[in-house]
Amino acid sequence: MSNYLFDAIQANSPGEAPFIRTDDGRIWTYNDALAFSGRLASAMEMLGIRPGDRVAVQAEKSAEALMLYLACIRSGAVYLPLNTAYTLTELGYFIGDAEPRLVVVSSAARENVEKIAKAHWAIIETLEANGSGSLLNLARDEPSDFVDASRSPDDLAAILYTSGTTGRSKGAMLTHANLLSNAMTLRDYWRVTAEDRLVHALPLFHTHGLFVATNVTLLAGASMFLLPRFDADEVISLMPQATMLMGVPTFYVRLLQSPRLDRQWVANMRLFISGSAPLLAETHVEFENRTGHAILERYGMTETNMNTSNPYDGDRIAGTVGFPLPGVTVRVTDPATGAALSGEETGMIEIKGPNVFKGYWRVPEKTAAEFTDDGFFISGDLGKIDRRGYVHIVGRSKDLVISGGYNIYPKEVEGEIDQLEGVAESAVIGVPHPDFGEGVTAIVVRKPESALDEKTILCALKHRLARYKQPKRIIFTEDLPRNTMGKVQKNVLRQQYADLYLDRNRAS
Ligand code: MLC
Ligand code: AMP
Repeated sequence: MSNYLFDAIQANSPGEAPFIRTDDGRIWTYNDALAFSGRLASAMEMLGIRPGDRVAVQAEKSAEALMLYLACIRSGAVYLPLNTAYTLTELGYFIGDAEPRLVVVSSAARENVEKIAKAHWAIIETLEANGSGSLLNLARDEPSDFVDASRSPDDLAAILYTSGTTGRSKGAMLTHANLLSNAMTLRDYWRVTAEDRLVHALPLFHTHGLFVATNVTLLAGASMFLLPRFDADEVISLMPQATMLMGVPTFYVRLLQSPRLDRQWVANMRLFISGSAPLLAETHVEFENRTGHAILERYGMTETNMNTSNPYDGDRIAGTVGFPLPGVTVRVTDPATGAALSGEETGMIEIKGPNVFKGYWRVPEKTAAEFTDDGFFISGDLGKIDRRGYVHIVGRSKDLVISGGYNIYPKEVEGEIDQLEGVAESAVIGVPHPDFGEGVTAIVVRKPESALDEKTILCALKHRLARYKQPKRIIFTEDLPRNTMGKVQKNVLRQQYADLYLDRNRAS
């Protein structure tokens, strides 16, 4: 029997070499990870989890949470990680849509989530930030020599939800082959070896922290410092012992605020990687001036894993996301006609390759709409390819805000605001923010006579939307600018409020 992804992980395992060092100094060797994930997989089998079953996990970051991901791969289950910031309302939707067989949450959340889980015939177990919990109690006495479920390249390994520009979130179905091919490519492209030590400060519920950081480390037999969250001081303290960092642009903005960051301090570091949101050229330049390292920027998506990367050797050009990765085809087309563009023309970025997902969970019509007839995925990102072959992302055709590397779909936030009494209509936009890249901002038109204020709206959104989706500011206006078709002109609003956070920052 073979398990496509886990067999490769196992084949690259350096046995007694360290895999993880947690912030409290515990060391997990590769063999420890193998035994622990084996026990967890045995416990899941005992609970009746079968290949193809979804396992939804909303857990704080810990080595044990990572073991649960490995256990799912080994047992053939489909791993479904959920942002710890999601509210109960949001969680209810994901559980209803994915119909997991097992739901794993913290014990604090258990009581509330249990009702939802039971309504969908799911079992509920707990996992705490410190690695304890009911699931681990079950696993403790289970055998570690689990027989991995047979999984072929096309079988699902994970479902990651991404919000949609219209309607609700969609689950991106990622196969064993998607994850393995991308991790192997990145390992080789970035020259990651068993000598590398990664500072892992990203969350474990997104492509960046889960697949890019973790799978690449595993397939290189490398090791990582697993931090519960990003803390600039903590990350800087680890640099003399580490060789790599992967982060969103906010990480680099915050690192630069520390006077401790200089060439000498980072002398042991080999590679700094940025992605998930645009890295400002000024951040790239300032970082290189301060440390001597040109940040390597790459471009990816939940649906496609990583698509392009600046080179390891050769110029890492600020403001570009580099070349298509080996095996990945990137083209630029006319968004209106779909015709391929040549030269340096700007258009829709389309992607094809073994990295591209299988489709959206149970919405074949949405999947069909996002692919061209010749099998390219339509990214929703606008860009161009320059004469040297570097891909530039210049904008988005999708109405999306990226704040600190998290995606926020304005439609979802507008939907919540528009339901409030006293609101006539709203438009949610992203405008430049010095820390998060873009700041979620709501422009609201009140109904006549309504005295609704910013605080009341923010309070009402608290239990409806994850914190990072909640607007940083609410601005009231008399009416929204519209074009002749009656469509709200968000570009006009974005221009109008472009200095909103920058001015405030300067003032403070
Ligand atoms: C936290 N907050 C955010 C936020 N993160 N608000 C907007 N955007 C964010 N990204 C909220 C907090 O809840 C808090 O609310 C307030 O803002 C200030 O929080 P903080 O303490 O400054 O934030 P912190 O906890 O330090 O988190 C910031 C961060 C984190 C940048 C470290 O957001 C993060 O780890 N982002 C990484 C996201 C990621 O992994 N993306 C990859 C997606 S995969 P309050 O109530 O205290 O005011 C993908 C594909 C690809 O995109 O290509 O990789
Ligand atoms: P997600 O849906 O969270 O996977 O976010 C994917 C989106 O993040 C992409 O479609 C891009 O819009 C954006 N993105 C990822 N990496 C980069 C990058 N290096 N530069 C600009 N945008 C990026």
